[in-house]
Parts: sequence; C-alpha cells; structure tokens
Amino acid sequence: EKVTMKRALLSVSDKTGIAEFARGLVAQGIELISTGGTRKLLEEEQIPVIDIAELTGFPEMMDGRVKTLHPKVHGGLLGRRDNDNHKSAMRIHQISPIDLVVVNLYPFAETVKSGADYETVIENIDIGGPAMIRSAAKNHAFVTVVVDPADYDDVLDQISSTEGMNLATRKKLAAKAYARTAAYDSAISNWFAKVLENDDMAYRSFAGKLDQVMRYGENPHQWAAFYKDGSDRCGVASAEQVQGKALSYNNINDTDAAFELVSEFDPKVSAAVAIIKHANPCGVGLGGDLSEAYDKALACDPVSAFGGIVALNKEIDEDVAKKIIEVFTEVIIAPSATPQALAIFEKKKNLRLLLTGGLADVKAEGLTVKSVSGGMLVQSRDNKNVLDCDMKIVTKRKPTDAEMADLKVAAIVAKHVKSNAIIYAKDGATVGIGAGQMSRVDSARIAHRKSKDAAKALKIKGALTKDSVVASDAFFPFADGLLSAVEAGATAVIQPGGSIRDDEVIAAADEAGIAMVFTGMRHFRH
Ligand code: 93A
Repeated sequence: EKVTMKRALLSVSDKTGIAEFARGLVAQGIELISTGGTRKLLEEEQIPVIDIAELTGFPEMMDGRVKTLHPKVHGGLLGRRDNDNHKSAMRIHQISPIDLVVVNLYPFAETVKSGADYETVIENIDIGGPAMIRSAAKNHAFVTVVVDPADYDDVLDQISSTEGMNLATRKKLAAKAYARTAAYDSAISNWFAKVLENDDMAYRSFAGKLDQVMRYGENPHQWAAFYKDGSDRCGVASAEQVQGKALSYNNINDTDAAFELVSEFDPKVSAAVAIIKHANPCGVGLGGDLSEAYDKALACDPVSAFGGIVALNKEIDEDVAKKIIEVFTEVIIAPSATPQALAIFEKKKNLRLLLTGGLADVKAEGLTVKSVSGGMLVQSRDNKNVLDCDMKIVTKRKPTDAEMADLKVAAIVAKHVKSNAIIYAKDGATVGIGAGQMSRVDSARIAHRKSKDAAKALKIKGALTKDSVVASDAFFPFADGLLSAVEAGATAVIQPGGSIRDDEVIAAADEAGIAMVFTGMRHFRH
C-alpha cells in the first residue's frame, strides 16, 4: 500500500525550482511549512503554505538565527513512526510528523569567495538548516530529505508514482545529505584555519564535493571517485575538457603531475613541454617555441612517451599539435589552443584535451594529503624553489652560464620526480631521468642507461648524458652516486648538500674536475 506524505518543510537559500516543486507537492495533497524567505516566495506564487512561526509558536528571532530550532520541528523529523514511546511523546507534546524536508543551506562558500567581511561570513554559517538535514537523514526510515534542486523532479515523480517514495531512495538521499553537511562544515573549518594561520593550519577537516564517480580506480578492481575541494586553483580540477572520453583515476593523477611541472616554466621566457607516465616525467623540454620544446621532451625517452600525458605551458599551435598526434597520447593539457590546433585534435576522437585558461600557481599555499592505514598524512604543498641567492658553489670549478641554466632546469624537474630522483639535462631539456629507486646510485645508473637507449633511437653514438649536468632531489650520502653521474658524462651537479660526508663528495667532484652547486633545499616526493 502506498505510504502517503502529509507534511513537508521547505527552507531554501537557493530558490531555484522550488516553486514548481512545491506546486507538485501540493498537487499530491501535501501540506507545506516554510521559513520567512521561502514562504514569501511561495505566497507570491499563490502556493498555500504555513508559516514556521505558526508551527513552533515562536517568531523567527535574532536576525533569523533561530527559526527552525524547535522540538516541534525536530520531534516531527526524528520521531519514529513505529515506536509507541515516540508516538506517545508526539501526542503529548502535540508534535506532528514531518515527512519531507527540502533544505539547502546559507551560501557559506560563495560568501567567502565574494570577499565578504568577517561578520558577514559568520552570519552565513547555517545552523538550523544542517540540523534539519541531519535529523531527517537520521530518520530516513520514515523521512525523505532533499538537499539538491537537481533531485526535485525525480523525487516528485516517485512521490506521485503508484508505490510512492521508497526506502532505497530515502537511503540514497540521506547519504547525499550527510555528504552535503560534511562538505559544508569542512568549508567552515577550512575558512577558520585560514583566519588562524600558520601553526593552527592543522585545525581543518577534509571533504570535497563529489565531482565524478569513475568506472574504476588505479586498478579495475578498485572503485574511485574525484572530489573537488572548491578552491579556484587553476589545474586539472578546474580545466575544461574539450574532447575525449571521461578521465580515469590514473589520467587525473598523471595530468595533474604534468601540468604542475610545466607550470614551473614561465611562458614569457620559454615554451615548455612535459611528457608524463605513471606520474613521472619521461621528458621535459624548453624551447623558442612549443615544437622545439616537444621534440626535446620526446627525445629524452621516446619509448616511454607512448600513451603518455602531454602538458604545455602556452597556447597549443598547429605545428606542435601535428607533432603530438603522431605519438599515441592519452591526455593533453594546456592553457589554450588555436582553432587550427583544435581542428587537428578533433580528428582524434579518443584523445582527451583539457584547457585550463592559464597556468597553475606553483607558489600557491595548499595541502597534500596521503592516506595511511588508520589515518592520513597532511602537509603543506612543496611550493618552493631554491632562490639564486641561496645557491652555493662548493667546488673549485664554477659552472659555466650554460651549465648553470641547465642545472636550474634539472633542479626544477627533480622536484616533480619520485624519489630517489636523478635528472640529467642539456640544452634546456632533460636527457636522462632516473625515478623512484631505493638507492640514488641506481637512479643515476637507470637514467644513464635510458639515455643510451634514447641516443640509439636518435642514431647518436654513446649516451645523451654526455656533457650534461645533473640534479639530485636530495644530498648524495656518499661519493658513489656523484661518481656514477660523472661516469655518465655529467660536468656539473646541483644537489641540496647537507650530508655528513659532504667533504668527501666535494673532494670527489674537485678531483673529477666538475662544478657543484648546493641548494640547501631537499625535494623528496613519494
Ligand atoms: O540561521 S539559521 O541557522 N537558524 C535556523 O533556525 C534556520 N532554519 C533554517 N538558518 C536556518 N535555516 C536556513 O534558512 C535554511 O538552511 C535555508 O538556507 C534558509 C532559508 O531561509 P528563508 O526561507 O528565510 O530564505
């Protein structure tokens, strides 16, 4: 038998679609109760509605801070319809059941974003709304809660259907409701953390707005979803996808790594291209234009570039677009693309193209979160690069200007490579990348070996690392790693320094006749 709804409480800040929905509810014989602004709108639309003050016996007070916080409301939401105690309490206190709650909250995040002053932000912390949402969601066995105007049509359809609103839908709506209140409180706590600053940054919580449920996660047997944190940071989360299938979990992870890396390079100084696989670059190239930069990036490791993610730091032109589509590529991300470039990509239906409208602010404050069993690790973003004035030449020989330029490129790339990271660079491009090894010597050797393979592909004798420079993400604990880089053909080294054996490492560098720069800044990435 159809369970009919008798009473609904409507209290919404975002009034989109509410009049139409309310009219549909009235047509189903449902009585409406509403708060000030919502009631006013419904009355203007000639929809019969009862004032909340009539129900509670109290006027809305304290500038609306207290309007629905009352046992007549929460008792009506929380009372179990199948419990004699609850039913008698409702009878004694003249509390009538409320079967449907339609609430969306004071626009807190929007108020913060608009740059409103402290007092205004505080007034936009909704108390009564979340309380009603949480009460209704808790009692979803009997009560329906709707927090999203996008659900109005489906909810009304189901209420009007022959079987009426069912439990499965009420459960789903309850889950959505708690996700909403969690994200809402998270936004408030994050705002407070910013108000408090620095040491108190840890007083925040983490929740995002569900953006996309993926077909699977890192592997097909894992489920996955993408949550956006609501910040206006330029990057993979804010990008517009121009074409191609939806991004997968790995696509998003890799595309983020690619775009963050390429955003390190000022497009006014040089065009830059990064090609990424498994969140590590297989090549980074700088050049006078994107075509030159792409060629250099690709040359570093043409085998791995197959099926990669390509990030560019300026508008994609026709020439580079033609080059990119010659290699099977999963995702392209860039600030923009010319109409001619777009036309070229359009022919490759499966190619995913993301346009961001700008570059990521690499200096921006922010957090990185990593889950561990039983908790999560949170830290501030690695948003620093060594300043020129903090670089210290520690060897007898000084790097030449050309070496110095390449050392800086290699050091920036090292920051974006999984540790242990060893990066060889030459003429504004990486020529060997060793990533993710447990020993620094192994990373140096792997980079050298890969650069031999790359040289072979380019029909060049030896290795691309000949006469290159090298960067290490952390200090060389012993001279062996440095010597391995020298063996590969490096003539200059950049590394943080700080090992207790720095003297040995410097002596080895002097003996080999190479130049070495200490940055004092480590860039582990795991
Ligand atoms: O200030 S409140 O936290 N106190 C309340 O008792 C209360 N009840 C509902 N805000 C409260 N609301 C919120 O008012 C709702 O969540 C909704 O966003 C808004 C609707 O107000 P109106 O109908 O007057 O536009």
